[in-house]
Amino acid sequence: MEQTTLHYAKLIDIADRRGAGYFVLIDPDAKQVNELQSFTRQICEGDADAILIGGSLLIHAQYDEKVRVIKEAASIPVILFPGSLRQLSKHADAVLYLSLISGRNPNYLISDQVLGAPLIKRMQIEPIPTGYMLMESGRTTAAQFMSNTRPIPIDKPDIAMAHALAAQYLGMRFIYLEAGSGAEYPVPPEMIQAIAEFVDIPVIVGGGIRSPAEARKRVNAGASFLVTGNVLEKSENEHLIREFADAVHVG
Ligand code: 1GP
Repeated sequence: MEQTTLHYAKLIDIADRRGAGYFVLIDPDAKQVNELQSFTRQICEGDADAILIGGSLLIHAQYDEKVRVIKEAASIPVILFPGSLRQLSKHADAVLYLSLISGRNPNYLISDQVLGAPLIKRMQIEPIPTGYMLMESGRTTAAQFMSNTRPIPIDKPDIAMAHALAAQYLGMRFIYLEAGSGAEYPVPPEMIQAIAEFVDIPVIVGGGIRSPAEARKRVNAGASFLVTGNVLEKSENEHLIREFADAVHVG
């Protein structure tokens, strides 16, 4: 039986039609169950293209319930972005099947993938193979600390390009350039451009993006998908999701 690629195809179509796609990341630890229905509706009404769910830690319980509530309220794809094996849920549409290719920690390169594969099959959620690359971004980020890996130096585009190409040759569908949640500096446009021009697979960019203008610059540099998380949790501006979506949808 062939593995379904329905949501992957949907995302590619979005990037083609809209110039780029806008993903809102929900950290399950940052929201209570009773806040999720209205937040999810706000994201959908703000014209985001998909919801990512994930975080480096999972301190509070009710993960599965939170994914269920988000999925029920969402009119756009709900995609897991798991920081660990505990962040899998049958309620989601798909999962970014990440391999932390910038690091040399076998747990995040292949061990967790082996443990997760049968669970994903049983849950019938679509895996989207993604080369996950931590990029240097100032202070140590939660993802760097928790994965016990070093990020790619930001002044070494050649190293980043070679990693991204390796991901493509290994058959991965996306590259995720990750500055880290709440990063001091987001991935610079020059780095995105170097990678996006070098590989044929779409590039997702996230971490430390705080304004629609910063998002737009990264789309113009070649990002196919933009992710924001933190900034929406902190902002009082109820139009911010829409402003990000408009900045990202350059098509
Ligand atoms: C983190 O790329 C995401 O994995 C989003 O980061 O929370 O800094 O927007 P922010």
